[in-house]
Amino acid sequence: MRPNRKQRLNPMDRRKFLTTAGLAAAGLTAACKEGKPVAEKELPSELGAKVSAYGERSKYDTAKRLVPELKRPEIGSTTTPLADTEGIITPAPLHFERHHAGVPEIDPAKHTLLIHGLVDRPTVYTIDELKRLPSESHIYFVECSGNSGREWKAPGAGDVQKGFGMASCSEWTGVPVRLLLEEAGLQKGSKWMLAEGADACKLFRSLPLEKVLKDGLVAYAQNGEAIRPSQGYPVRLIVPGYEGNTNIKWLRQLKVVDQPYMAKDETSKYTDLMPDGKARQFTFEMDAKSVITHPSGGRKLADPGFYEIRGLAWTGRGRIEKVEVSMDGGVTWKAAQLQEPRLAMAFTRFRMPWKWDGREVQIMSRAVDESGYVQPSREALTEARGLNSNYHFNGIKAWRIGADGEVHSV
Ligand SMILES: Nc1nc2c(c(=O)[nH]1)N[C@H]1C(S)=C(S)[C@@H](COP(=O)(O)O)O[C@H]1N2
Ligand SMILES: [Mo]
Repeated sequence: MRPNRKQRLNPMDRRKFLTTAGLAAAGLTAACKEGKPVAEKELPSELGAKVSAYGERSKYDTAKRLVPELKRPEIGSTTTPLADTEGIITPAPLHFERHHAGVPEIDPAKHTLLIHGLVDRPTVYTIDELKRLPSESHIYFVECSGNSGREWKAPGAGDVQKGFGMASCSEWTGVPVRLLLEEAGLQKGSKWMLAEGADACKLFRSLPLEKVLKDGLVAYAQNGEAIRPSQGYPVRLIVPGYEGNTNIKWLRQLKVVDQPYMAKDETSKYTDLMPDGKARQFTFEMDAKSVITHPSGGRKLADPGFYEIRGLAWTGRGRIEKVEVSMDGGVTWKAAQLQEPRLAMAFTRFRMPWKWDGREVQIMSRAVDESGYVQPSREALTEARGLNSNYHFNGIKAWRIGADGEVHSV
């Protein structure tokens, strides 16, 4: 039988639930203070706010992107408040931003996408024409290759938003690149694809044709609505698992070519200088990474007792296979529970129940992906790559919780 309204609202039900023997044994009740039930007369008796055309969040919910002080606020990046997000989807207004020349204002009625190069039928699509084509939706993360870049030289700087917040995860809807290129008719000798945006920096990247034919997406929607201007409205390229800058926003052309074009954004930038003075180029795939988002740097645990350790893991090589958590500075590891379904090239949420005894402790997480790749320690990573890199830092991240409950980055 469906409980009536009064029963559903009865705060006593919740208390009864929390004092169930099993939960009490797990120490869960320590996380919840015994409270007075809200008296019926304290509940609102007047009408609430009126209906609205577009939803706003509660005024009490204040999670926001971090906007750094910038000489040119158009050229820079903001970060997702990972400690305040749950599950695997980043709300679009909290998706990190990285712009090389600001957010262009584009009228979708005037914007077009040109497909040309080594194709039989060069084609220009309007946005409406793109939307008529067969579509797909996929949940994918986007991570800037510069995310956690500070950790190369200054480990322990910042909290989880500053240090890891240039990664977000959305459901993207659009047309597979494969469909567009097959419609245009690929010619012999086609091996790479150039993608260019319509903003002032003319960011363009060369991408292996094999990859974009496999899962490249020309996306016009994010989390069920039109892509936001800062994410590339009206249309962007999504290259699942590849470094953020290949996900060209405000996409205006795809050109099929026979070789990479050595664009400014793949020579002057987005290469990784190794200890021997040579640079790695076209390091597209984002390596497996994980971070504990709760508890994490800058936050404070109220008192000893039950906590759920929560975090995110992702990899550019498919699915996350396993996430292990260590509570003793990396000596012993225990497998965390992974949220299902585990999707390829998407955030994977991990969780682990934990009872804090009030003593100083170091917590960290380590991801393993389906290719067998294990997230390295900072030492192993810098041993292999040196300290000249700015990009692709994915070393294990530790947080230290002091006896006062304060969480620090180490
Ligand atoms: N046209 C264009 N596309 C772009 C960029 C840009 O400045 N212009 N920035 C790139 C970089 S460096 C990253 S990390 C991602 C960030 O995507 P987001 O702003 O949606 O998070 O977009 C990429 N696509
Ligand atoms: Mo980026």
